[in-house]
Amino acid sequence: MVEIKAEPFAFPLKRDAIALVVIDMQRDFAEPGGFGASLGNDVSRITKIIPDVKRLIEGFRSAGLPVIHTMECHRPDLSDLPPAKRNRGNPTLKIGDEGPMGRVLIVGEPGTQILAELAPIDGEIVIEKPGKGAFYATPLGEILKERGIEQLIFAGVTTEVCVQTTMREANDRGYECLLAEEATESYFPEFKTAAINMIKAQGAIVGWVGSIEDIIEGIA
Ligand code: TIU
Repeated sequence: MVEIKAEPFAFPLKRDAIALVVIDMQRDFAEPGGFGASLGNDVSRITKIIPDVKRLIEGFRSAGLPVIHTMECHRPDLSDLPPAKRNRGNPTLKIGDEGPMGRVLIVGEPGTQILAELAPIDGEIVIEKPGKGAFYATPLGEILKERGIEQLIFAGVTTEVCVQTTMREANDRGYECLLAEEATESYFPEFKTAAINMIKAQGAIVGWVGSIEDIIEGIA
């Protein structure tokens, strides 16, 4: 059996049952004028990981393994946006408001799109999700079951919000989850560190953490 070097211990790879999940690498989280910036965040932290995320995606494509992309977004009529989510925090632009990249986090708007460098290619699955976790109110669980997927490698943003929420959802559903450390980022460096430490604590209680190089070498 191939193992991927990881923390807190080696990840036991099932090469025919693994997929990459790239969480929310959208313009709204990475570009000035988007949702992330409207919350007062420095979005340049997110753009810095684009080459790393691209390297990981290309490693999966070269290995002929599935790549799944997620997008945090809502219907134009906001029927899938609970008031508790819309009104939370104090963003200068709320979800659904008209901004410089169209309506914030609304399906089909320019700012909601995945960054051009990381755009899905034909045949890759794109999950539109109204929550922070990618299993809530989406067909992700059924899609993974149909394809016999048992292990998930995670990348994307932000580490402690949508990535960690989705990893925890996946862990509860029985998936073995490995987070690619350089391919995830937070607006808050200390939150990334804390999330990574939480995930791998207590004998991989929520999952493993590994490097892009070791993951690509393992799946090659
Ligand atoms: N604000 C923040 O850190 N994250 C989000 O709102 N969404 C995701 O993490 N994708």
